[in-house]
Amino acid sequence: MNLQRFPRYPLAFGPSPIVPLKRLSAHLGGKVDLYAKREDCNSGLAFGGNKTRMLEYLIPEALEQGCDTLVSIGGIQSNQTRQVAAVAAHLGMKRVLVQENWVNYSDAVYDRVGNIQLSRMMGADVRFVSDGFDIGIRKSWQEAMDSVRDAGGKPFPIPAGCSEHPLGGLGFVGFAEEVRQQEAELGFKFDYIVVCSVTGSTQAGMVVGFAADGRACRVIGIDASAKPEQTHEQITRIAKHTAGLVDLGQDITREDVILDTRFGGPEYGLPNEGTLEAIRLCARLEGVLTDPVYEGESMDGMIQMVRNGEFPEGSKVLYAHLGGVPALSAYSSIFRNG
Ligand code: 5PA
Repeated sequence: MNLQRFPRYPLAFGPSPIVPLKRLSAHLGGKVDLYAKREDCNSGLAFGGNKTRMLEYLIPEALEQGCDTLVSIGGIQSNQTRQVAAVAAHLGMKRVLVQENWVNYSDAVYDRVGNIQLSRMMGADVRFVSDGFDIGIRKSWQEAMDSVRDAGGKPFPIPAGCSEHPLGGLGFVGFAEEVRQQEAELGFKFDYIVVCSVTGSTQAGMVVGFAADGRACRVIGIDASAKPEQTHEQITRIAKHTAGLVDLGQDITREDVILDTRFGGPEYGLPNEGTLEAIRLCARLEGVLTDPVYEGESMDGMIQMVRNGEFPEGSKVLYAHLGGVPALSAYSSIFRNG
């Protein structure tokens, strides 16, 4: 495998820490050891997150092409657009963000607090579009790019979740390499890796990275899109493409992509009771916060799988905490009593 030949612009602190979730593991019976890799605090750029790791591989291309404006897209509480705004500020570039109406939820100040607040504070040109949730390529961000060109700028397009970008899968191939180095230091290997999936590039990169040592099927994606067919197809497509880029030396098939569809309901962005219980349990036992859109759903999936005895006794499970906490204040009414 050859990831090193791709230029990488450092935006994160370095390897993100792996920490044991001791009290949560004990609470769930102590037969499975849970750990978390903390991508949620991987960078000092507006809290970072999984997309910051991906942007490390996209930014060299933007700089090489002489682009002066990063253009990206997501929901109103998109974590990606907040990370793009931070990276652009850090690099002295302009930033245009298309924020769509992805979530059927409104809280008193949903469009003012959390991620969108931070993006505005970082000087992003925030544009609202009424389109609903879709993980594919959107007309609205192409229009945003045209508007940058019309104003004499040079846009660099970063699609939803970085996922349709040809280099979008590389960051999480790097994640797997990093885990292997950390496993060597820890003196053990993880049996399973749990990850939340929506636009797919996070899991796709992991599948490729862990395929290198035969663990592709040990990456358990928890669907949070509530459109799992489309997400499964997209993960597989990105993984196949990424495997070619890094010369993995083996094909990735649909069967290599495990996507558990039990926990993502009722809709993208709307937590169910299990998700809310998992968020509170992890917060109260560990002081580790997760959000109702993404990470609370994968936390719920992992907890329920432990409870159901789906992981063999003695398993070591790595929860990839991908970020998302800045969205919590946009869900203030759900948590008004804790
Ligand atoms: C996101 C994505 P993928 O999109 O790569 O599958 O990652 C899912 C995911 N956890 C998991 C967090 C905290 C995330 O932010 N967020 C998107 C966004 O616009 O923020 C791309 C959807």
